[in-house]
Amino acid sequence: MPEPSTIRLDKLLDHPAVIDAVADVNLELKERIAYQPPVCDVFKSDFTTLVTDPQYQFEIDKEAHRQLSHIIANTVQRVEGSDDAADDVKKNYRKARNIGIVFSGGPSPGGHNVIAGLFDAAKKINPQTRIFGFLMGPDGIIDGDHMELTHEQVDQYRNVGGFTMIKTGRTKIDDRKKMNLSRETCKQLELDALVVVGGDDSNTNAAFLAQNMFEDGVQVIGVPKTIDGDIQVRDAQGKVLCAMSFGFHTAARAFSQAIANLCTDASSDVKYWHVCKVMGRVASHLALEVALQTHANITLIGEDLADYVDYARLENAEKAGVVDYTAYGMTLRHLSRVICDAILERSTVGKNYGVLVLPEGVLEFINEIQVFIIKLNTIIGNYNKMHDRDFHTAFPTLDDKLEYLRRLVRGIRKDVSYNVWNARDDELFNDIPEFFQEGLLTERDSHGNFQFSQVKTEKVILDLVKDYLGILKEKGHYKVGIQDAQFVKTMQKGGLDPERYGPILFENWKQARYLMIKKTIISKKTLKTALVKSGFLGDDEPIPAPIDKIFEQSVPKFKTQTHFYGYDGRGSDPTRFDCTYTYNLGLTVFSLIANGATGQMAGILNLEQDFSRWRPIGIPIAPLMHLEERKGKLELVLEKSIVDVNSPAFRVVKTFRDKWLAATPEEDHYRHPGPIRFAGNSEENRPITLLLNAMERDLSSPDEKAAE
Ligand code: FBP
Repeated sequence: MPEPSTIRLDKLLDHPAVIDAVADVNLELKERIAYQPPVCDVFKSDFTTLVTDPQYQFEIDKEAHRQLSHIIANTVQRVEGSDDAADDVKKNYRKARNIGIVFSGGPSPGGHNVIAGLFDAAKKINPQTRIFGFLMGPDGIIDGDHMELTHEQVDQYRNVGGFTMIKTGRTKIDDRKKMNLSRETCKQLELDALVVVGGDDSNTNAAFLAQNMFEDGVQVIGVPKTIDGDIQVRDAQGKVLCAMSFGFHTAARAFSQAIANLCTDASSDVKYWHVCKVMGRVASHLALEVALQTHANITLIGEDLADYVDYARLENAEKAGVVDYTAYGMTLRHLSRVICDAILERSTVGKNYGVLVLPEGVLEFINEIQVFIIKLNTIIGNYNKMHDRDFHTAFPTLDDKLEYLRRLVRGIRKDVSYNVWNARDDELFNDIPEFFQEGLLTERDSHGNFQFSQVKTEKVILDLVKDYLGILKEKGHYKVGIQDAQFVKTMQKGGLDPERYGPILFENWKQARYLMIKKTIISKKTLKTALVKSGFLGDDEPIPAPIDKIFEQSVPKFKTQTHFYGYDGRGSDPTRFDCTYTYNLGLTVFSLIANGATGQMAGILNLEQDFSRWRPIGIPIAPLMHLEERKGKLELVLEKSIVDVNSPAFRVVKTFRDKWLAATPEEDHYRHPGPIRFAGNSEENRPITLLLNAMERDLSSPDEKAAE
């Protein structure tokens, strides 16, 4: 027994080393807080002005014209530095303002720096300017919950992740009452401007706030936030205005570090397939970036699956003189087969392990699931519109919900959705596992979005994969390849001649480095039959130990570990890229406000280039809006950007797919991006997808450009 410690607890706790060790603020945090991101050249001038850039044009939706009349004529504005302006301009620029800021939607690393940039710019021009943070997201505006931000508070959160300072929320200001309450709050605080830091839906909200508060004289400015990377804005000719929302780089790097570590583990103990679901909603941008960062063995890209055409099926149909429409797009079953094929390929060369990356929204691109998602969105939306209670309160359990769907099939006419759900839908829906039914019926968020993060996508896919691998195993197709040298060694050690047994056991004896046990040998029984039939074993003799050992090694055990990367990466401290990007977005926001803009989103051009070439701009939100189905009806929203399968980033990943699957005897090609590093010079300075996609502009030849 060790002697009990004689150190007095109070002495221990008072010791400076202990105080330092248990302090909330560590060296890393101190370094982060002290870091001053560089600022774009234009912000080094005393003033900034906004200059319309006529090269950017938009095709404007009629409905956007109608609903957003005050801001629909907005143009793309370049922020330019100016040291001497007319006196009245200076006076207006310098006037004391009240500015409110709100975070809306999921946290995204860098948000605090948007506040810091805005705060620094505003206070530098006029220390009397007051910045108010609305608490808990848009609810803070509606309820008037706010706090005035001080230097001390802002300093505490510089370059730090999360939205901790003022929190966030997902409420949508989507009815007259909420809009009026919001206007009231802005009036009471005498706000000159309101800044909405959010994703596509929140910037949609920002446009409507700008429209509604136009006559109150409250300017509204949006900031493109979301780890999903699905706010990518181009004009009608495809010219990039916002290449990437902030937070994407950090989340992708955080996921990639963790997944690269799994690659190391998988290739060390060689017994698991790690299945990693990564956030991103419908869009697979994060999964694509993770593929580039880690070279994981298989990365599914939802947008690519939607594009799938089964040519063999088409050919068969053509021979039969019919058109097979099911050959377009992918079914769940087909997807599981694609994954199984890849698993089999690796297993052939002895690699019964690997890393599979799935975007959380992959199911949206699977034919039959997409239909369910759309139909159920409509049914839930219709119900909420028609009744006093919301769908999930009215039907709390899965059984209640299923019963409601059954009633729709029976055609209860008074229910507006009776024609949305038919007997075939019901039959197919009842065929899927309960946990997945529950997932598909899960509550939609306030914007009517399906909540992919709540569905166990990986389980749905893995269950199918496991089933199919079982079938392939029974048919003798799924086996682990045995290295020829290892076979020879094991046999010789056990006193058996490999040359005699090789042709009996393997279908590719002497033809490959990895030997495959014959398809007909799928059990000890069939192994014994093969040995007896070839005259190497008597009926009553046991299978020789070396052969038994080799057979055991050839039998695959498909063991998996599942992981979800989302909330962890979202809460990461920002990369230096995101720190700089967001700080400059904050400065841009102030320039837009000080120059009288409203209904604009802050943006920075040339993010893929050296910092010296970054150019702050204002992007008009209203011209970007289009009609989309939400909660069962058409609504004006900002379009989400999904992965373009013709983009350079996707084409690079597609080209390297086979290499990264590494179904060869050689080592895997895993890449280790390492942790997000704030200090030192080795941190990669921007997302790889951003770099690759920008090459489109640089590399397409003048001829190709002309052809476009
Ligand atoms: P935003 O679209 O608000 O930026 O949120 C992104 C996200 O992190 C998605 O990737 C994810 O599906 C979702 O939020 C999770 O939502 P919640 O935080 O409500 O669980």
